Amino acid sequence: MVTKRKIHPVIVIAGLGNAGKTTLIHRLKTGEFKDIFSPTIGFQVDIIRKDGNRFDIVDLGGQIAFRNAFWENFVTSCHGCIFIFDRTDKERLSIAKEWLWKVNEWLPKGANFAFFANKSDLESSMPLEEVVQGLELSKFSESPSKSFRIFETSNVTGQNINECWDWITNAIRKRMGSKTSLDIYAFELLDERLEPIISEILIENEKKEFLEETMGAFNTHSLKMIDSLPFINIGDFVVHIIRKGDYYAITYIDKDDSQNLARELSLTLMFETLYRIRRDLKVDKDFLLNSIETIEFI
Ligand SMILES: Nc1nc2c(ncn2[C@@H]2O[C@H](COP(=O)(O)OP(=O)(O)OP(=O)(O)O)[C@@H](O)[C@H]2O)c(=O)[nH]1
Ligand SMILES: [Mg+2]
Repeated sequence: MVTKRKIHPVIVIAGLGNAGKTTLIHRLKTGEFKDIFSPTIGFQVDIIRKDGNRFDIVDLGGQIAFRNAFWENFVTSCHGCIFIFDRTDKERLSIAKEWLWKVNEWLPKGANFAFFANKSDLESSMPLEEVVQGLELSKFSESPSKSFRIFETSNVTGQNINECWDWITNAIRKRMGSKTSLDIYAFELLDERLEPIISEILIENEKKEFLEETMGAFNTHSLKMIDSLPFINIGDFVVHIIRKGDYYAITYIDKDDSQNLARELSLTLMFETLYRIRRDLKVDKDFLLNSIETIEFI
């Protein structure tokens, strides 16, 4: 029996097909290079732990169909993103540029963004200046609020791989505080008519009854206040309401937990749920309730 739902920060790996995304994940996990022969179909989720903290890594398929189908969903709810560019790939420079800037636009405010000029071990690599110019990367220095960094990398030699990983994970941890996971006690997802799509209590103790009474109490009036009120204290809980498009996500967490972390991770949970709903459109709600409890990013 699951009693609480733990969620963790998400790092998304984006980049055109064949750039070296899956190879990077293998290298991060094992410290070794392995030639990968098959493109990623759809996406792949993995877990990488560092200093006792867990990061969920999403390896996005780089082919056009996958870019169109779900890149936006993952990027808009992540905490950090690594965009990998194959620096021998002169031909697709302009396509890479188009998608790099889409990703930048979708990234949540404050998310850390690393750019890999990858395959630096190959002689046919373009000089870095050509990559910077071709992808208009200097625009980032004009908006210093973005947390953006360029790395010249190679999955073969390991050049800058650990440096980048340290940079992005430390930056996320610093932003979120020392604690990077959160226990969710209850979660509701409402549609535009405020009808619950999912309403789920994840604890089994004396507080359950209190939650049952409280949940479902959000009406149009309280939902309209969300822009001015980042969270609401109710009893022993803090309630976060987040609106994205037509949906509202309502999460109940412990009042002692970090509120910044709560907002970021509630958004992740919301997208994760929405993603599953879209994917499993034909599946009934009971299945969804089970899946939200039991599917961990593995
Ligand atoms: N020389 C060199 N080859 C690399 C490097 N990184 C990846 N490769 C090779 O590039 C090819 C594609 O790597 P993948 O990791 O499968 O590429 P991907 O970005 O996951 O591609 P999709 O799954 O199609 O989106 C493989 O043959 C890798 O061995 C690198 O740094 N240097
Ligand atoms: Mg891949």
